[in-house]
Amino acid sequence: MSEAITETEFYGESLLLYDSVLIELSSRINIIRKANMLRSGRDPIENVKTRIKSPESMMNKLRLKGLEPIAESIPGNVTDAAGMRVICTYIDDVYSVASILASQKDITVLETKDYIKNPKPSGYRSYHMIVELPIYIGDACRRVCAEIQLRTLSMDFWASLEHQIRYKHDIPNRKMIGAELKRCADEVASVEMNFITIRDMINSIKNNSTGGEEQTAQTAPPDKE
Ligand code: 0O2
Repeated sequence: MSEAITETEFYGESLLLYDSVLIELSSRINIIRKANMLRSGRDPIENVKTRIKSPESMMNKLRLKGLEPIAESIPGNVTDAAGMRVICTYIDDVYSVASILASQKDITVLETKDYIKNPKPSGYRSYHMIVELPIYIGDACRRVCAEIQLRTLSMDFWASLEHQIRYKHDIPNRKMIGAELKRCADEVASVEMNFITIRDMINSIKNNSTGGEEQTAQTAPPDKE
């Protein structure tokens, strides 16, 4: 059996670019979280994961596209060598974080796929963005692509579960499990809308009992002393 190729062996010097774009995006996400905490006392993000696509998975993808399975084939052809998953608290947090990132002048959004508004037939829900941003290595500047997947905790839980059966070949009752997963996806989508309604009801009760002070604290930055 041949030994698996390492990230460094496969990606070579471009690994630094993919690592760096994830560091840069992580830093922007951190600033969004801190700014939101200051303004509203609430963090819209539960957690963030980053990954470099495994060499094996990248080579398969390049072959499927009819390209030579080498790192040099990636630019202009594959945009998810660097990937970030942002897990948000509520569905509206997904859209607000996506829109803040998209509003940053040096970030170009090359593509978006809204699988929340238009779920995949499997039931998969998530908001995908392909972005491109400048990365400085010393005095050289390169624009590097990354895929950002934004979703809620329950969408993430669902996707992890579904991912387990997707790549297992020896699963009996695959059709039945797929149908059950689809049913769960629909139920989760409806429960998530209920969460937002309940959150808004709680906020409006809080605002009424504080004479609107909480509203000010939640929507506006704190006044300067
Ligand atoms: P990995 O290991 O997560 O990187 P493209 O990548 O654009 O060539 P596609 O399918 O048009 O291909 O892209 P899309 O729809 O934006 O999906 C890309 C990624 O979303 C996938 O990456 C998965 O991470 C996730 N995804 C998409 N559909 C599903 C789904 O039905 N179930 C689950 N669990 N995840 C999904 P990769 O490259 O497949 O793998």
